[in-house]
Amino acid sequence: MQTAIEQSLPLDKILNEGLIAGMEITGEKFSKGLYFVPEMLFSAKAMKAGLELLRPGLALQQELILGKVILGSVQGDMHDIGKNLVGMLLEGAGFEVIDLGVNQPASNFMKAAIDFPQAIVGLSALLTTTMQKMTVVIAALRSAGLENPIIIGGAPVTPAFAAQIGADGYAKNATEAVQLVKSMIQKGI
Ligand code: B1M
Repeated sequence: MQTAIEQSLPLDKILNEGLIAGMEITGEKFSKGLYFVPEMLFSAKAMKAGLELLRPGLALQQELILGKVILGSVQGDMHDIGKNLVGMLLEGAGFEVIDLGVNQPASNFMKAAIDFPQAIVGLSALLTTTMQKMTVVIAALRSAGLENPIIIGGAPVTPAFAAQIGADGYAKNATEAVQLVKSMIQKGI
């Protein structure tokens, strides 16, 4: 990693062809029963350490705050690497990120949405079980009269699911998340 950075390889190449590609292999091996949870944890630790090395380059210091985004992994979900990457790229693009962390109940998203009424709320889920909790968060915010725009993402999430549960936006990956947030801010959503 450090060598790749020192050799000035493009950061997106290091990220996509190095870190993310490596994580895909871990996922495949886990699916085939060749890796178990400890191996996934090792991979996650390595990926997090790698992302920290990339962070200064990804999150180029921006003076301008274009808007705020509240981010969190929904209740029951401990996966945070993708969410963190979304957060880093958003920060790099000039947004302030309020990161609630993992395993966040709807009530915590509500509290943050009340504190930051202009902020976009971003929900992340990596499990087919926990993605159902996104519905709960959206319902909780809307029934409390909170109008923050809500975007969702994570490997099992699809645009159809986003539409079905009433999310205002869906992004497949971190780059798309930045484009989505920018376009929502521009349109005043
Ligand atoms: Co877990 N895990 N895991 N895991 N894990 C998956 C997700 C799995 C697909 C592996 C597999 O079976 N092949 C599978 C889910 C199956 C399913 O439901 N469809 C799985 C499972 C089953 C589990 C456990 C249940 C295992 C067990 O205990 N028996 C358990 C559940 C724990 C829990 O959450 N309650 C579990 C645990 C773990 C670890 C803790 C060991 C570890 C996570 C560590 C951490 O995050 N701190 C882990 C890992 C590392 C993985 C894999 C291998 C990698 C995930 C990752 O970080 N990818 C994963 C397999 C895989 O994805 N190939 C797997 C890299 C990351 C950059 O991509 O997270 O997809 P991703 O994020 C992307 C996009 O999804 C998107 O942008 C990101 C960047 O491009 N995105 C958003 C994400 N959030 C977004 C939000 C947005 C927009 C875009 O807007 C707000």
